[in-house]
Amino acid sequence: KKNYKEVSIDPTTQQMYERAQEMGIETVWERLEKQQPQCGYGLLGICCRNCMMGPCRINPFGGEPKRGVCGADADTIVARNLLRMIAAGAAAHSDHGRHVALTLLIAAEMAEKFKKEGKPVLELDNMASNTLPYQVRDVEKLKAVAKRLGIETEGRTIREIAKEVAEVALNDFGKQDEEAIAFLKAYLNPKTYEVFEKAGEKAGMPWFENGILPRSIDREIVESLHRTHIGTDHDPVSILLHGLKTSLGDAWGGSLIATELQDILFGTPQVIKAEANLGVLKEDYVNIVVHGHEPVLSEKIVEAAQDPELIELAQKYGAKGINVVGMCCTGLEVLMRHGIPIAGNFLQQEMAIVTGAVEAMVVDVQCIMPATVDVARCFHTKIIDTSPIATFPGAIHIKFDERRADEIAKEIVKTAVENFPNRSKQRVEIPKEKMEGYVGFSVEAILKHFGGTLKPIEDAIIEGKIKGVAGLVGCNNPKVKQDHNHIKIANELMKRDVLLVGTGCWATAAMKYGIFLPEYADTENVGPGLREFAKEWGIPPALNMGSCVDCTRILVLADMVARDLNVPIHALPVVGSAPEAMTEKAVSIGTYFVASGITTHLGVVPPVLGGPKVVKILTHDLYDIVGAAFIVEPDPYKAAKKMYDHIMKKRKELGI
Ligand code: NFS
Repeated sequence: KKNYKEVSIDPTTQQMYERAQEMGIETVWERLEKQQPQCGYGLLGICCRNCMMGPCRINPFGGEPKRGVCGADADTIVARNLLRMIAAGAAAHSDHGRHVALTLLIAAEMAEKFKKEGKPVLELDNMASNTLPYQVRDVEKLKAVAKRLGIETEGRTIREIAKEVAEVALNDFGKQDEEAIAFLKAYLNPKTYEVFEKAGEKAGMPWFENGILPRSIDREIVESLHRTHIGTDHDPVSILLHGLKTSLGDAWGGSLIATELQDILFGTPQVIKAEANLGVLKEDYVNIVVHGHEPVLSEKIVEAAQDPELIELAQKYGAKGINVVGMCCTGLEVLMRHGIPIAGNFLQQEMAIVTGAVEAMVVDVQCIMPATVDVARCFHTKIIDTSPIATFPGAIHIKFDERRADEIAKEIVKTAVENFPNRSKQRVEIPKEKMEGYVGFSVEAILKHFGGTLKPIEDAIIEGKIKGVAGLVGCNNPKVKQDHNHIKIANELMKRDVLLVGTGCWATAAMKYGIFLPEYADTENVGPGLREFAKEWGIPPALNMGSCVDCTRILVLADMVARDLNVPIHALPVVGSAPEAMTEKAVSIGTYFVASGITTHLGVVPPVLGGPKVVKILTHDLYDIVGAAFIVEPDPYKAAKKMYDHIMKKRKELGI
């Protein structure tokens, strides 16, 4: 049995973990314990299961076997395994992006169809009609994205523009020519573009003709699987170069499409105050937790929960109303756009159920533990899976269909409401802790705040008031005490006057500890320069930029600064970090940060240490190829120091 203090620094997690132990409920920490000792070959990345001559493993101590049955050595195996992780991460983000693009297309096509059927034309041409399951909520953003892509906007209806934007996005997934994807060309500054273009040559592999410019989002993912098939690519350099290319298809393709088109459909986030942590669950309300990643679903659940009939039904059952809260990235999506409270990050999904106060956890895709179903069995909680690609044995399946979004969302909310009478009141224990914070710092919101330009930030960096910017992202991992590294690294960087921008489960962690409050600038965890800057502009010392696909907002911001200073992104005093990384998506993000020129720290060692050449490429050689590389450092204090040193090096190179 673990002491509750070992698992998390979050008092709500500690409380619920103890409760779970008392009730004999197994959680992620017990399951991790039961896996000990974890397979050493796996941890080092030197086992290969890519063909049926295997599985093969390499002796990490230099003895035999030095090669797999086919002859692959440790570096080939490690590089191949890593490429498959990147491909899976890029696939998850990008399939999400595709789904959003298809939703926009479906909505535009439905508007066309309804118009032909004689329904009110203006509303449909503007895609504002609520006969459509999804509308265009941000016309300005639609036009801005269209303009970037070179799509004509003059004299055209919103519907026509939206349709073409969706089509250009979808074309980026499956096109077969050799050119870079349209979204990358539309968003990336020329100097960084050139770095991508020349990466093959620089790595001594001129047959990478367009370097690491992704040709199509899906193609690079498929090619990753092809290259790593037995008997195909064996050179760690080319395998990893393709890894960079695949991750760039995620960054400047799949994820970017997800973010931009979600803003078009649901509105671009603006600064708003909200609350975080398990204390946002309400004892006398029907509690619905939306968990997963795609706002295509969670937006509709939020809407349906405001339906007067459903609220009345909840009241009939003795509840005061319906309380929707978020978990993980889909939680961040509705937090950013509507200020819906977020109940927690990755390691709190089981904890939320242990409160006994959750009527339904509505899930879609990614980062949802199958164990939620087992924990839910100990309570009245219903796990409702909604995605046709993610079915949970033991859950209720109410599969989502964009065309009938409103109807299905209402059915889901009704299922939750009807479960309220099954709640056992004496088994409810909701932790009190919750924290307020400002969220919604999209690039657009940041620009608005600073008067339409990034100049105030750039000037503060040049003056040295702010030393640089760090993008903090990524998961929780039960191998790390929950939120411990997130907060330590954040504080250590802010103390050194580094402005933070962040996403994903890092952002939820930061919010829970008050870092997104302007008052946080007064604490001893923030250096004098950053404090002064934050106060001058009335911002917190760290900005919440959204979910993990919104890491592209960080890239777009970096791109704008690079343009302003007329340098490639890798010249900027900017670093990235995933202090508690866990998913394959985090591996893809880390890789695309590095490929885009942002040196990135990983706080959890990825399974690469068995391949010395691979380690050298990732932490060293990539500086010569893309101008950035990985820093791997589990100790948060040392990590922050290394990141800061990198920022100072970049300042020196820039002559500031
Ligand atoms: Ni990002 Fe979101 Fe959290 Fe990690 Fe999972 S929720 S996409 S992968 S665990 S940050």
